[in-house]
Amino acid sequence: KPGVKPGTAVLDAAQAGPADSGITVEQFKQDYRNKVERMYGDGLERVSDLDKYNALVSLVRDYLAEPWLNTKEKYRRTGAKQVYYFSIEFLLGRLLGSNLYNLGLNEVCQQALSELGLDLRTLRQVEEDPGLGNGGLGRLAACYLDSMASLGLPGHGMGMRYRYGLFEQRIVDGYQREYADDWLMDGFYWDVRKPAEAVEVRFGGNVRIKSNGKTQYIHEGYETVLAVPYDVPVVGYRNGMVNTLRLWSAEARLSEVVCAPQGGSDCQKAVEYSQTVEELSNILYPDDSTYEGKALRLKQQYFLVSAGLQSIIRNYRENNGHLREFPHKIAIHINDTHPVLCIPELLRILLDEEQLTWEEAWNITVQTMSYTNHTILPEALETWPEDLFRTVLPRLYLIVRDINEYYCRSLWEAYPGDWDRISRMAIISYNRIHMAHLAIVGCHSVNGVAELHTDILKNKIMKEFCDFSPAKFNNKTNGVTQRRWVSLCNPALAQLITDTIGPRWVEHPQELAQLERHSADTAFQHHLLKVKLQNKVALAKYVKEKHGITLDVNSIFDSQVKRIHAYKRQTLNVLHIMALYNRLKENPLLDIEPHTFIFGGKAAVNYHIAKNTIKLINSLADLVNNDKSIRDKIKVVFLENYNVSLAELIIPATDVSEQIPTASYEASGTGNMKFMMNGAVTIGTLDGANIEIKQAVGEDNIIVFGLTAEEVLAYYRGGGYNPWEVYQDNERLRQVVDQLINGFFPAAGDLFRGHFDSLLHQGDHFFVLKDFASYEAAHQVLDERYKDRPVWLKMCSANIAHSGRFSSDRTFAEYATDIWHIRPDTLPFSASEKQIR
Ligand code: B1H
Repeated sequence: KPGVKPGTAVLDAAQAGPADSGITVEQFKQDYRNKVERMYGDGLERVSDLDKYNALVSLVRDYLAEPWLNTKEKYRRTGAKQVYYFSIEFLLGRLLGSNLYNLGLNEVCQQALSELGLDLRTLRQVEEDPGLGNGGLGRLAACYLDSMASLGLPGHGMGMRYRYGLFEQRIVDGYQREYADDWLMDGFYWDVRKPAEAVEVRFGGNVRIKSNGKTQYIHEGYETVLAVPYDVPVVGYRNGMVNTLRLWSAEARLSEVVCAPQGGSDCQKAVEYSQTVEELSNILYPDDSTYEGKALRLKQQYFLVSAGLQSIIRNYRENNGHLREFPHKIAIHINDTHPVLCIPELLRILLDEEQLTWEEAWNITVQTMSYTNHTILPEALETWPEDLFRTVLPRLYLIVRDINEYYCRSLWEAYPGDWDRISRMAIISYNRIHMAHLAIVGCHSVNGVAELHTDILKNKIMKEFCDFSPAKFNNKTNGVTQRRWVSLCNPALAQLITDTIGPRWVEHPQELAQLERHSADTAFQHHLLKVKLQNKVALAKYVKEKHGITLDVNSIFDSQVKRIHAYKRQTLNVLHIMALYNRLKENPLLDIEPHTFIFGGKAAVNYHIAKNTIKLINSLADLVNNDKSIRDKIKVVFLENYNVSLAELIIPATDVSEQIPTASYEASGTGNMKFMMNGAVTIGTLDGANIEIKQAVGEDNIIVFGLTAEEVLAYYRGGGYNPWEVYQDNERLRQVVDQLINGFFPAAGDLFRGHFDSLLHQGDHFFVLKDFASYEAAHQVLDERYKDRPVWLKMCSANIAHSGRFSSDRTFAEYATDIWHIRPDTLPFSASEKQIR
């Protein structure tokens, strides 16, 4: 049913922590009634749930106004170094719950609403997910905002306020259909529009070079787009601190377009013009793995960068900052290459507007900028055609050319005569501009997102750059916020943890390690089991309402939820389920643990094979779920429209976390961390952060299988492997591969021939067949462990206990000290209490 939205968990009183907001239940009730009346001119009893929700948001906004103002004031007074995290995506998820929680208002609000006959949970559910991101990269940015504010770090986000977020996925006859995500339709009351702080961004035109003593670059004939900021408060965890996420929206200044006296065609043109301008911030590119060289995307990137930098510099100037001091007062972080135009844009401002010399401007820029790489997928590495770049951004083009020139000269000095190397490392080569090269050259720090990923960057993808400037390269393993991903989404577990080791873990996640002592404790295990069951019941209820499928809450909930991509190998999971099903059909008395296989995730709109994988999963679900002969031993469900809110429902209910990419492909993964924190056991390949999860929990508490990254890379060097051999040797595997095309899926016809061919005829690039046997064996180990419940629960506890290191608090403390050079003792907000490291 399209109308059914994932609900939210309730925090119970003790878990809500100290009500340190100073607001009483009585006061809250009164404020809330007043708010509803003032907003709607009507009584609480007569307004809709949406109105009630909006009024509640507006009230919470009022409450956080003072700490927001105080935070800004404090930053101005202390002159603390400010960090700006530029990202083309921020996948925030719903904000009401997290803001109430971080403000320490949750308990009061819940009580007040309940005395008014309302349910906070219902109102939280009204909120649309702001889906301003595709997946891991955007969600990571959102976790980092929470950690920066909670650590007391002056760190802000710079992003895009897309009119439409990531498409809404509906499943029709097993296929993905995409619908516009009209998230702003009912209003978004968290942000504040700041028209007075709008800036102009210029596109196109040409550059005239004027030379009278000093060369001047005059940009003429350009088009102007107005960038209007909307500020979203980012509330720190009970520390009185509110940072800012600034989202930019493109607008046309229509008042400056003259209409013909009789209206008519000129006015028509004006409207058309406004539409083309607003197109800039209309949509988020719905792909997180392939780069598309569209002019609109380049324009979006420049729009964000130029607007963001102009506002930073304006603010810096207003506070009497001197440009020499800029890198000591401002750090700019670039989330993947999408905002890498920050480098030439800052140079442009410093050179053309502030009249600095190249050397001064360059030094300031490099010291200010740092960059994170999130992928080594070649198809995701951005390069722009020189012509397009020059047409859209003529002044920046000249600057990039100069950077390239200086850089190639320094390469020449280091490697005289080595033209090949210089052309491989150049920023501009073969008429394309290589954005990752620009990032490496223009930043003082380049980091990968997990140890293996950073090793691959240093030793393979960016080896020559690393040889040239080794000091720049470093690793910062990703993390996730335990406040959203445990406290908020799994309040029952949070309560159990707090009852067991006290509440400090919410701010000091390393303290979760104390749970280790309790992991074999029967009472603790009993509670843990109860919590998991309760979460499974909640998910089962949702699945029943939304999809009409009944789940067995005593079965193993095994989840793979993430973007659909060949390298993430949803197909491997499917083939394994098919094999299990075949075994059950052959032997209906087979003694296996009942399993519920849960899938969720969106496929990029033009990624046909990934979209077919969704159809494949749904076809399997149809077959298995309707086959009475297997007596409900397995169920398969594909949950529609996977997003942050759905993740919050699935993750706490999961027993087994599927993290099964072809080794070397998943830069880090962050879902793996969220599942672990919620006590799921990982079945995974040695890839991305899985490797570090294994180090943290020990090999008894994770099930690993498959080729290692080294093995995968060695196969590629040798030209691949022969899938036919594997296919011939393994009868069960042969059966399932054949079933893709032999009528096993009755209505499928040739639908899955693409999958079949890629596995057998196109060399099985992602080693699905190669890893199959070891994956199947790993599943058998899992089932064995699950049968012995105390052993299983010990594994679950160990996962929670060792998840502290995967908190984004840890990650960001590392960014702060190593990359942004912010000393904890210089923070304006009681860093001593927060203990940044
Ligand atoms: C990740 C992306 C990404 N890596 C291109 N790269 C995009 C690439 O819109 N685009 O063009 C958007 C996103 N996303 C993910 O980042 C990695 O695959 C994960 O392994 C990692 O955990 C996550 C956060 O670092």
